[in-house]
Amino acid sequence: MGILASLALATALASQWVYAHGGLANYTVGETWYRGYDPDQPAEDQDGKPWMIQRKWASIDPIFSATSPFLACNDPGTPPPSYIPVAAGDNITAVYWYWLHPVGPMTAWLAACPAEAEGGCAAADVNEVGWFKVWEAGLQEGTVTEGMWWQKSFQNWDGSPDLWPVTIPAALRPGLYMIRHEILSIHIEDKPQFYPECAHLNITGAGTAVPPASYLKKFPGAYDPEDPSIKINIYTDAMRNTYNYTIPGGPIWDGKL
Ligand SMILES: *[C@@H]1O[C@H](CO)[C@@H](O)[C@H](O)[C@H]1NC(C)=O
Ligand SMILES: *[C@@H]1O[C@H](CO)[C@@H](O)[C@H](O)[C@H]1NC(C)=O
Ligand SMILES: *[C@@H]1O[C@H](CO)[C@@H](O)[C@H](O)[C@H]1NC(C)=O
Ligand SMILES: *[C@@H]1O[C@H](CO)[C@@H](O)[C@H](O)[C@H]1NC(C)=O
Ligand SMILES: [Cu+2]
Repeated sequence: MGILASLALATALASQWVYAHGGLANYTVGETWYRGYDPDQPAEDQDGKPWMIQRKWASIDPIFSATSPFLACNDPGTPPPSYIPVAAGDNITAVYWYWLHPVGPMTAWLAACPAEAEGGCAAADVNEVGWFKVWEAGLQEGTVTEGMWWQKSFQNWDGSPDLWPVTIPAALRPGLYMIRHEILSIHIEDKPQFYPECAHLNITGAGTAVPPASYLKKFPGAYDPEDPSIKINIYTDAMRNTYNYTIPGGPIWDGKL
């Protein structure tokens, strides 16, 4: 790469290492890019802008508590005016830049919003809606301490974005939904870091399926802070010899009943 590109990369890396945090910057559906909220840019250039599709996250810091109201859609989680259109069965891809934490699970969730006439997703209470998990990935191979996690393997350090595609269940009933991406980083002993971001979706299609009530979870509520997958020290001898990791939050609903 050229000097300018190297400099830009070095700067990006330096600032990432200083803060050591991050979040979901953009979404793509097919060839279309949707810009997310950027905590490093002025709020007045973003708040309430008609193009905004992501709930506001004011800082790159994680949520440290499994019982925080901001576990749902980050802090402050202010709703945006717009929706990403996506067809059931298609992928929506979350885009991160230089995600750097290597250890812990990643999950994606959907929740149905009130109808447009009732205010749509702007009227949704992110702590009260029923979230259902549609995607997850955790430990891919090796041990909890030193193995390869999806959180590490989706990273790119060559200047290209870190891409996280999630398929909208093909059978899902169309309507207005929120999508919630969560990275849980567990590289610090007994101090889980949750990185949730939410966007508003207008899902089209001819499906009729909705998840059974047993799949619907609340944030906070879905996680027990004492869950051994959440309150975890990955540096023990036991974890150095453990080759499995149970992803919190229960099973995935894929729309196939
Ligand atoms: C991706 O997100 C960043 C941060 O919000 C923004 O500056 C950039 O314009 C976005 N890129 C695209 C192609 O939407
Ligand atoms: C959707 O993403 C999955 C990976 O999660 C990939 O296998 C599949 O080919 C993608 N589908 C489309 C239509 O791009
Ligand atoms: C959702 O998409 C449908 C079909 O394109 C459209 O008629 C409707 O106006 C959209 N709703 C919102 C809130 O964007
Ligand atoms: C590994 O699997 C066992 C048996 O299901 C379970 O008890 C244990 O909690 C799992 N370990 C981790 C780190 O999730
Ligand atoms: Cu961090």
